Amino acid sequence: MDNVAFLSLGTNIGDRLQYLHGAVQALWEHPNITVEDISSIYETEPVGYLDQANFLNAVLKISTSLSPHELLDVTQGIELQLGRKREIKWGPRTIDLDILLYNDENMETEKLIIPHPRMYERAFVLIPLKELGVEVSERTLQGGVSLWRQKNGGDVFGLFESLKDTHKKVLPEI
Ligand code: X6L
Ligand code: MG
Ligand code: MG
Repeated sequence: MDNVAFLSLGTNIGDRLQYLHGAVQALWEHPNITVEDISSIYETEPVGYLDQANFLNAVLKISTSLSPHELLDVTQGIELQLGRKREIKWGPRTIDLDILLYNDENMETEKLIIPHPRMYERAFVLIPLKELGVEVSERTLQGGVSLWRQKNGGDVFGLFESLKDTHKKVLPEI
């Protein structure tokens, strides 16, 4: 697991926490991926296409023996498995998994650009990325992002496990 990558997660349909949980769990269970850290979960106003529900966004740090393109195959597989449909451009989605950074590599192919294009303008990516210790410029940060569930300690699953019994009751209907 020699390579370090940062992935962003975004969801704004249905049981958003469950989709985040499903994505983290699928990555966790992959033999060639170790989930190293997860940011807090942020509730964020939609960007790009405005007429849709607020998102939950978070960022993961992983280590992996997969190449960037192999990792992309995995993230796209997880999106499909969690019911991602591509209908409206920039529109609502059950789960979006983007590769933000892969080591300190710069690459551009037909399928994949790393670092993720325009990630440096998106507060919903930059704030959780900064929480995981990645240095980012704050010049361009805009509003619309509020802490939704604070990370509670070092455990990757702390965000989810601590509310296994209760989250169905406390989660708002979307
Ligand atoms: C002008 C033109 C200004 C386009 C911004 C920004 C388009 C971001 C797409 C843009 C523009 C995106 C999420 C989201 C999307 C998300 C929140 C995108 C792709 N994904 N809003 N909008 N969270 N809050 O994960 O990032 S669509
Ligand atoms: Mg995205
Ligand atoms: Mg995407």
